[in-house]
Amino acid sequence: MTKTLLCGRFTLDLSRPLVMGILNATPDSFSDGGRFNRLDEALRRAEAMLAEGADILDVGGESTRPGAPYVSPEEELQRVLPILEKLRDIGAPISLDTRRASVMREALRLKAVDLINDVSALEDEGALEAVAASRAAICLMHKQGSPDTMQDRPDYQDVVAEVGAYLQRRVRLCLDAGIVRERLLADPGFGFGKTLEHNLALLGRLDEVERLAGAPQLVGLSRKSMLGVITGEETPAERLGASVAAALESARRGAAVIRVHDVKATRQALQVWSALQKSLR
Ligand code: HH2
Repeated sequence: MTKTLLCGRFTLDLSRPLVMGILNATPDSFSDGGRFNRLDEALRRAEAMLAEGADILDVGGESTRPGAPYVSPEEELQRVLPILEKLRDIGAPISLDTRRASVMREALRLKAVDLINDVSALEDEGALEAVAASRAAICLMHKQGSPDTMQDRPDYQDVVAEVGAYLQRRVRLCLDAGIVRERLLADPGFGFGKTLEHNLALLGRLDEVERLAGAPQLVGLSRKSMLGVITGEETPAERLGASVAAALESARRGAAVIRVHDVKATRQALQVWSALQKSLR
């Protein structure tokens, strides 16, 4: 399997797991109102995450949490474009978390986005073409149902086989559209239409998902509600230990990119794990 990711302006080495730091551009994620304050704060957070060891920054303007309010494409663009412009020359790969073709097109035009992170795996009309026409990498994520109803009653015969087969079909579609395999990441989509048992099966058999998908895996487990179910911790920000444990387990099972809120703690855990791996070789 490929060991590098062609990621817009960057070529990333996948021989060790990369840390993707989450930068939410939703209004409630920054402290106060003024546009310039918000932009400065986004830049400060981005710089802080890079200093803590983030390899990629993931900017998102729409929450996909179950029950999250609707955000129009115009509003999503208003949230993310100024931040992307501000981050353009920060010297690290910038990912844009969006499922809308129109948002992808506008953002890619800025030449500030190196990776499109799509929880809908390019299902929006025109999304495949938008990415194919660019040099950006693409993360194809699996979900069952839509964010507002997906946790109602997730149902699979064999979750690993079904998620793997879906990702394989989406990877094939990209290859057929001329997007080379070195630009592709796949993601089982933890918590997106999955029960705790489904999530655990996918994490435990991540290597199998990767084999079926035919692309390196990006995983997002940070602070997710499945960790709350396991630990009984209701406050997402209090799930640091659980998130780090999940990140380490993902690394052990071959994850290429780990999407997290807490960069410093995750990076430290991965450094210890990598040192041990090296010493065992
Ligand atoms: N999870 C969320 C958003 N984007 N992208 C990928 N590739 N994989 C994921 O698991 C994933 C994702 C969850 O989003 P949200 O609930 O809005 O919260 P946050 O962005 O703070 O993680």
